[in-house]
Amino acid sequence: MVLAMILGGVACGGGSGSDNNPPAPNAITIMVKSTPTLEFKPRVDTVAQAGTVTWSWEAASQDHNVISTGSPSFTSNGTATLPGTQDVDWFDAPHQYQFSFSSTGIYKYYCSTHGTSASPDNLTGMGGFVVVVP
Ligand SMILES: [Cu+2]
Repeated sequence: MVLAMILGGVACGGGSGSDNNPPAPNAITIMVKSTPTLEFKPRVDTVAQAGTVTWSWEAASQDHNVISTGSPSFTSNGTATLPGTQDVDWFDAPHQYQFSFSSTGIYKYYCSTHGTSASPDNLTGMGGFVVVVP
């Protein structure tokens, strides 16, 4: 349902006449939240092409990460999968991760400790969308 809303919004942004939509911001911040619920907030956000997306970990007791479901691949995981050192991949606050999308599109991501790659679409667990527009 969310995806349909996104696609509808993107489609409505075109049109043949003048475009009254304000330009998408060149930088956005998505909160990585533990309270009151485990979630990315906002779950859906829009940024201009080549703009900067910052995921910002909110202080809490839960560790989280950011992992893409498709291409381009992006992840907050640093030194991935060192045996016995999972904590290097999952971060508690304070922590920030940034990524810039060079192409327009809709990009999905999730937290592997509190969601799955299906979370963005299923609205269950920690998942979200970044919509990149011209
Ligand atoms: Cu999480």
